[in-house]
Amino acid sequence: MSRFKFSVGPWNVHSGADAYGPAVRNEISLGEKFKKFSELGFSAIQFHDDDAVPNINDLSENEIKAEAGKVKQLLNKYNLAAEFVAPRLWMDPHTTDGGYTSNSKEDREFAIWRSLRSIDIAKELGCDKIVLWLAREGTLCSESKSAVDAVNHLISAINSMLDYDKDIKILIEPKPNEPVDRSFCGTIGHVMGVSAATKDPKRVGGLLESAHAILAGLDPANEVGFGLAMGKLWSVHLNDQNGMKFDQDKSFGVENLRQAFNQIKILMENNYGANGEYIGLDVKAMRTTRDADSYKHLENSLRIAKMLEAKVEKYDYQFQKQCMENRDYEALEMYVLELLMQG
Ligand code: XLS
Ligand code: MG
Repeated sequence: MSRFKFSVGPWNVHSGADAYGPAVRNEISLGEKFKKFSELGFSAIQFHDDDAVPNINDLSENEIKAEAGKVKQLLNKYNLAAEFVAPRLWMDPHTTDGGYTSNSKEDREFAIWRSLRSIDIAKELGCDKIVLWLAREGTLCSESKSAVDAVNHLISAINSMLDYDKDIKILIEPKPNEPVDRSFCGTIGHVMGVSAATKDPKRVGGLLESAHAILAGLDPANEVGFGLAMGKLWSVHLNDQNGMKFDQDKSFGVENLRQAFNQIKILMENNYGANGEYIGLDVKAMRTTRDADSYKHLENSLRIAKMLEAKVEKYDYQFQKQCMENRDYEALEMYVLELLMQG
């Protein structure tokens, strides 16, 4: 039994299509996914706005709320909560050049409209968080946007959301690149800077994804620690990444075991979850995975997280203290490796 509650998004179970090939698995309905997620022990579902309301652009605000209400019924059927709603600002023609930081005023307004609808959907689903993964808030051509103007547009857009609903909390999910070449908000440090510049910093925090930190050349555990130190790490996406390339969303811990151990360790040491925070997964099955194994990467990620939780529970903090006092980090490092390899 884990001390943590886990969440997952429906996009974690997918048909396997990628930029180089078509689907290899059958599509699975939202209801079937919720049923299986509940059976696997997940407590909450992460949403994009159009996961909950697929044809969102074509509906009125009231119709959007009504559609979201139907999804809430489905969540209730499987005893699942909603963790957050994320406006999907990377697929729509209005977000070709970004959303909040687009050079087109109309597109910036569209991005804010979708963000306010995400807040409406969140309220219907019974949650108070929206996540902004700033997928296209950056440049493909460096000179095409001013980073100063772009960051100020982003802050202004967040202020619009803070004004729209007095209770909503906004979590920025940083990533240094992909699909853009240069992101305007690439790390949890950038997120904290943006938070401080908004009109209500106590309602603007972050979601740290392991793979995104690795893509920035940083250690995910340290990025988690930075957000925790600010009291603003309100969600995580635990996964893994094999070096600096496209975002792989690998199962948690499968590439960088010691980094995964230290992510669980720092979360446990700082009582993450005490205020209702979830451990979110953002993992993709390998394209080679067969239909029958469509959830195996999620089961593996959950199992690895719980196995690492058990390792931290066995961790000898007295020995760590002794090594720190003696400045004997060689001994400490060997202890950690033995714990991970034998213990
Ligand atoms: C990127 C994001 C994305 C979700 C949330 O990693 O987490 O996967 O769609 O916006
Ligand atoms: Mg993610």
